[in-house]
Amino acid sequence: MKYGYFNDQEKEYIITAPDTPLPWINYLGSENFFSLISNTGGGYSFYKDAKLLRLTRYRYNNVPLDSNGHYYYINDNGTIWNPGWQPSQTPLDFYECRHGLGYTCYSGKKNGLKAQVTAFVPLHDPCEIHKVTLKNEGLGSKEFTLFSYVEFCLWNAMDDMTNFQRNLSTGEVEVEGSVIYHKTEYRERRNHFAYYSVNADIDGFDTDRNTFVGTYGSNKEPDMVQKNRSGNSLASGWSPIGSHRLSIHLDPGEEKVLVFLLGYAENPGEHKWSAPNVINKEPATLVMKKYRTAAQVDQALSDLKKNWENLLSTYSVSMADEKTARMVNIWNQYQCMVTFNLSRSASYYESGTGRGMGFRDSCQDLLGFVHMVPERARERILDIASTQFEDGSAYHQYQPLTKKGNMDIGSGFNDDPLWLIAGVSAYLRETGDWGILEEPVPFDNDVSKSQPLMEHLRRSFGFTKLNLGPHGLPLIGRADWNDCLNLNCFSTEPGESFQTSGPSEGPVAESVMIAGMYVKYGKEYAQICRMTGHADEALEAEASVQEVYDAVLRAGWDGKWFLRAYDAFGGKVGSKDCEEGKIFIEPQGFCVMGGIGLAEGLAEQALDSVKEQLDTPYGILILQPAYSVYHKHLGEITSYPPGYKENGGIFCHNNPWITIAETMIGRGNRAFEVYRRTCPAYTEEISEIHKTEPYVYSQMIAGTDAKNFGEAKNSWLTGTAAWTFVSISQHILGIRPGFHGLIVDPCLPDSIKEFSAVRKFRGAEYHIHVKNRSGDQNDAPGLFVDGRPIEGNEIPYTEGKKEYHVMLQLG
Ligand code: BGC
Ligand code: IFM
Repeated sequence: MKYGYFNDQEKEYIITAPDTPLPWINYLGSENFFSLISNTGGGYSFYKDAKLLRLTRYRYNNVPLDSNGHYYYINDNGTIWNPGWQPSQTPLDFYECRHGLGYTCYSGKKNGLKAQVTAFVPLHDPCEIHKVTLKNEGLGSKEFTLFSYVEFCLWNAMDDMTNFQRNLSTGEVEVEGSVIYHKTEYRERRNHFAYYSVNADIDGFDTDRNTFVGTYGSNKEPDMVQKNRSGNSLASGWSPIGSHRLSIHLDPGEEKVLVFLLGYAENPGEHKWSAPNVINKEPATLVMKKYRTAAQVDQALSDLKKNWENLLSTYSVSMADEKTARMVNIWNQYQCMVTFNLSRSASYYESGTGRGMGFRDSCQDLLGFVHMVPERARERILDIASTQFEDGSAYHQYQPLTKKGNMDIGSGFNDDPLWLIAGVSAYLRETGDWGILEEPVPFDNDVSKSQPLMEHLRRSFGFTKLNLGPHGLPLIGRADWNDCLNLNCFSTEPGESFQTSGPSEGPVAESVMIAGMYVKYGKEYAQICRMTGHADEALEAEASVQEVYDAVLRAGWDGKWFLRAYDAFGGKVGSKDCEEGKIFIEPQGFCVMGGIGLAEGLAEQALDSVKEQLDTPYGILILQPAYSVYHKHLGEITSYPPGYKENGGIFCHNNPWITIAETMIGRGNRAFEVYRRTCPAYTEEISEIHKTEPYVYSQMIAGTDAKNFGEAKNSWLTGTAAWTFVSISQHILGIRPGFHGLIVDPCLPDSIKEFSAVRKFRGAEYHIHVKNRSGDQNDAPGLFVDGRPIEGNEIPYTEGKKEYHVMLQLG
């Protein structure tokens, strides 16, 4: 069952019913100001950091679901309704929500009045614009009242939720004309404020929640909306809000456009405690002037759309399979940009107060967005590398505002260092910007300890090399990619955090997955050494990689698949000898991606085992059989009920590893089958089962052991976005950057007979046409560039050449 449809022309998903199985959200903003917005107008806004600089309040896990946001109430002769249906839930005569790239437009119609809200964050300015269009589509004239509503957060979202003894007395506001200024804590610790304006004279306002909503009232039908008036309240402590009231008259057919603006402003220069509560409104006024008229707003929206066109034009395909094309051209790349911006910090499943930016997460996200914004990838790499320690290990997370490592979680996830090589290698192949390796980058944010980025890579590689266990496999530490495989945390007591309590290191527990990573990224590291004139180091690295490769064959092969790990007591994890958790997906994907077992015929065997043991119609399970009881020595993984999350869910993130691995052994049909099963455009039809947004990937889909098999959770902020984009664009369609030029090396399913692609790469445009071997084979097999055949599959890059015409006939 569907709750909407795709409009590829407009690059939108159009939702036709407000009561979707879960809130279906979108993200506004791409630089510093961000908002989450649901299909019913729910959500919240923040500046740079969802924990430290939150503008508006949101209550997670609320009843009813998703019931705080940036709302408009209409009181039309006593009928109270919202254009986005929530929070009044008054049935609408018409409802539609169009989520587009960086904007959302929802509209509702009731008794002949249509209200449409177009929300977006303009390029380069820290504010959210709402263009509200009201149209009388009835036969008689209309008199009604419009109320706007936001509830301010007192900036630090965590403190806001907990520190009531203080916070109920700190709230301060100011109202001037149609602008409501929120200046809580301005007098002491902050040099910023928020403002909420409308480009018209108002008939009243409220800034105190109790006055507007009523002490025992609710968002559903706030007191003032019911009474059809304003209290003109000035909040003093308690809960500051922003609400404008406008009385509107519309003749039949008449339309009125209003522009609301919710902005963040910083006062330039030193904070002046001597005049404690006087804000400098100048920066806010400038922004309000820029977006005063509907024409200015339309222009800003059109600039935003052009920006997206431009970003997406770096990689675009045309092909008969419209679902794949839609994901490649629009939604998958869009989600990659969102994960780049937010890592795992703020979604409807990540509260924005916990995780900041993840070291491994951000490095992986980079794989999916580096082609669109390489200069921002550069900056991100330098930020991430600055949180690395001198021994090559790294803070697992850092806070986006301060860019400092998060001490609560600390380090000890032994896969982290290798992801830095993955990210930098992708950046180098995309840009050819070898100069980045010479950039001085601090260790642990201490500039006195700066070393060139190349040295950071050396320490990353060296960390694994120096931390091998009894079988010559990498030690796992606190966990590897699988956060919940905590093989050294067995002294954790019930209720303690697996990831921050108990010993994080141990000399015995080893990870076969990290071994696969070491082989894959170690080879890339060796190439980087060679390209930068460190031939001896390259040879040394390759020798070390070979040792780990051999160790995997010796101690990491279980007969039909790769073992997952050795626990702290030397016992096998992910083996036929285990009672549960006999096979895990991660080492099958990563070892084969690293090339382990290709020559020995083991890769095929491992991937066949995945198909036999882990396949489901909704994707590949992370492990089987799921653990039915809790095992202290395995950690958090066994704390989940069977079928959920890391304990036997379909963890979408590592499905594309199997896709890529399948392309490495040339099985295009199977690779595409794995791709298709978790692909949102393909699963749209089962939205009632899947429940999350059908235009983006979710982190997890409940596995066969779960009660709700097929139900997805944790949409949007997942490494799945980057990895699936890599799997389809670089491996199935096969267009990927190499160190020397663009590689065209597809591995297609029979169903894709041919496709064309435009790839912008290092300042040139590649027009590529690929014909599958099962298609019409009038052309000679091979790769032709500008009509001439070339050897191999990497098109040598020629400085200054602007256009390449590439033709590939698979033979
Ligand atoms: C995992 C969760 C786990 C959490 C612990 C995440 O990365 O996906 O399942 O509970 O880490 O912080
Ligand atoms: O690898 C992690 C990631 O860093 C956060 N989400 C879950 C993944 C698997 O545990």
